[in-house]
Amino acid sequence: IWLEQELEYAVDRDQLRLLYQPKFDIRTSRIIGYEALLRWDHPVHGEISPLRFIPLAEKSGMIVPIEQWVLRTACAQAKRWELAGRSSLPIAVNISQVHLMKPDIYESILQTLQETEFDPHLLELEITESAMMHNEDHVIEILDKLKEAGISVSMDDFGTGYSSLSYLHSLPINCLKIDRSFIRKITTDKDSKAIAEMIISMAKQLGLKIIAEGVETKEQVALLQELQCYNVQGFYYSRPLTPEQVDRAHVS
Ligand code: G
Ligand code: G
Ligand code: NA
Ligand code: MN
Repeated sequence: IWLEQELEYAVDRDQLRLLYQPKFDIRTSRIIGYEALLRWDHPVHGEISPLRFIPLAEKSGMIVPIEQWVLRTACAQAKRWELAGRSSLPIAVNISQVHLMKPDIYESILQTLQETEFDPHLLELEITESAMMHNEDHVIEILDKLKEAGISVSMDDFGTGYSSLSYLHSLPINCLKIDRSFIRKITTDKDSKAIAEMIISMAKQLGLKIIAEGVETKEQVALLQELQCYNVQGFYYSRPLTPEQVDRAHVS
């Protein structure tokens, strides 16, 4: 209960920050983009995981201003990296179901892009499979508008919800992120491998990009390469980084 109230002040009191986890192409070992991940530095309890406070924030509605802050901060950061002369890489932010259902989400995202002068073609929104399962017609309508504006959408934690093939086909999305629960067991459990394999071939059939999350070992990398899933994210390549760590990693 206390956390919930304190969350209301977290944005204003500057207690939130973002880490940026790189995504890699295993063929080149090059970074192909970043995902912004939220952290809450509580003055007393220390770092609180989003797994703990996002459900609270969704219940209270605070998730909306919080994710607006995330979006603004991530776009502004990516714009700074662009201006600093790095190659322009896409940046992904997570959008919760509550936020997705806000009537003015489209206008709000476009306004943030204008304010930060960030290219919509470099913005990706990650929305979980389960969040996309609510109010399907409405989701399609919003995603259509976002797509028209040049924004990409990835289905996050794919394989943990229950989207039908026909719904998947009708959704204007660009990419499936294979949930880490399958990747974790991909080299030891043949069912997990079979599921990953099926998701990869389905993505190909549907013309969707594919990325594996939670890649932690070189055996997993080798197997994913064999399955022709070349985009990965995970501790094997990099943990989520502070902006300063990203800066240092890239001094050329
Ligand atoms: O980074 P970490 O593994 O602690 O993140 C835990 C969970 O919190 C992940 O599922 C991640 O997607 C989620 N998360 C991180 N940042 C955000 C955010 O800004 N919005 C939402 N909705 N989820 C986030
Ligand atoms: O749900 P989502 O896919 O957004 O979750 C992203 C979260 O997963 C991040 O908070 C990040 O800290 C975590 N994560 C990223 N790579 C790995 C990994 O290789 N292993 C594990 N266990 N967690 C990871
Ligand atoms: Na995500
Ligand atoms: Mn995920």
